[in-house]
Amino acid sequence: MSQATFTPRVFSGIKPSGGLQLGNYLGAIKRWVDMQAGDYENIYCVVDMHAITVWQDPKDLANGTREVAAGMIAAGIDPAKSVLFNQSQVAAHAELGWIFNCVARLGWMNRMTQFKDKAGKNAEKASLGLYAYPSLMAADILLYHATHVPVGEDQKQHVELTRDIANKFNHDYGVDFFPITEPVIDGPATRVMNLRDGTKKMSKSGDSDMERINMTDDADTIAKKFKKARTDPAPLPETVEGLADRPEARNLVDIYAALSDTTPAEVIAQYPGAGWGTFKPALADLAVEKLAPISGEMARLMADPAEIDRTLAQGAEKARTIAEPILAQTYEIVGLLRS
Ligand code: AQP
Repeated sequence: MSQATFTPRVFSGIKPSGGLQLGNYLGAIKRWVDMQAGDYENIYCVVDMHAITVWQDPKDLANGTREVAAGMIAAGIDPAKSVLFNQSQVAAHAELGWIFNCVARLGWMNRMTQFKDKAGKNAEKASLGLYAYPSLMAADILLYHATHVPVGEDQKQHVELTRDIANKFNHDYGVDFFPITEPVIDGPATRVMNLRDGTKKMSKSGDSDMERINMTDDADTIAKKFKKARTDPAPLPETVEGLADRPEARNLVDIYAALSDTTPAEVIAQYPGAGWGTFKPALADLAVEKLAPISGEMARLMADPAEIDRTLAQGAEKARTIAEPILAQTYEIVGLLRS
């Protein structure tokens, strides 16, 4: 089998399952903006078909999709440089997803920890879509022959499954057609934790609004949430090693480092031994300084939904020109008749 070479291409996405939270920004969007400046083709997607794996009110979904797109643009994703669209406008995602449902093995799917976390004790009542979600995610990525996927730590297992699916497809059909995609998980904020419980990740759909920073929160709300963030009583340590076994303190330092484009060690060097009464207000000021321009721009973009829709339609058109030939070749490899 000859070794195919693939154009360096980045794909990543966000579900419109609620308003964007700080983890989505630091773990994903902010890093996409950096990758957009590199030597890659960039494809970023609002993955609305993933959102409906749990109930979404139809009255809110379209606007939630626009809001996530507005957040991406406001944070620096430029639709002229990157392909930006929503998943359901490119039918090839669902079509390749079905083929991958027939490649992925039940044993692999049964190991997916995100399904276990999200379905919880009520797995019998979870949708089949929630279970098959990682196989559709593999289709999202491989439909573009993406070589790199920048994601937060929580998505690592799904990117590994994508590699397993690509390998099995290539092996079963005796081709070297799908790339073995690399996850890109780097920086100090690959797993931003819940502000009320440092052992859980920050999520859009977590129970309490106090456990997350929303991208649309105003300055007072951000200050209040950081002030009330749970920590142990000890002050910050003198060196970064002192953060070991202090998940809440570590989280706040990591957030500061990611927002200021520094490292946790540099943050500790700036605030050695500082008490929370000093550090939390400094963190809140920094967050407001970085997030307020983004939320202001989001609000401006959201005032013209028709323009967002146009941008997403143009992005979908560009996405289809890459996706459709890859899907057509996949059908041919699989032997599906197109008459
Ligand atoms: N807490 C986080 N820290 C770092 N990165 C994170 N991401 C999400 N939460 C964190 C990254 O954001 C991207 C988009 O995620 P998603 O919307 O597809 O789904 P998710 O990971 O399930 O995000 P949420 O906010 O937790 O959504 P809900 O509550 O609806 O399930 C991914 O790259 C993810 O790693």
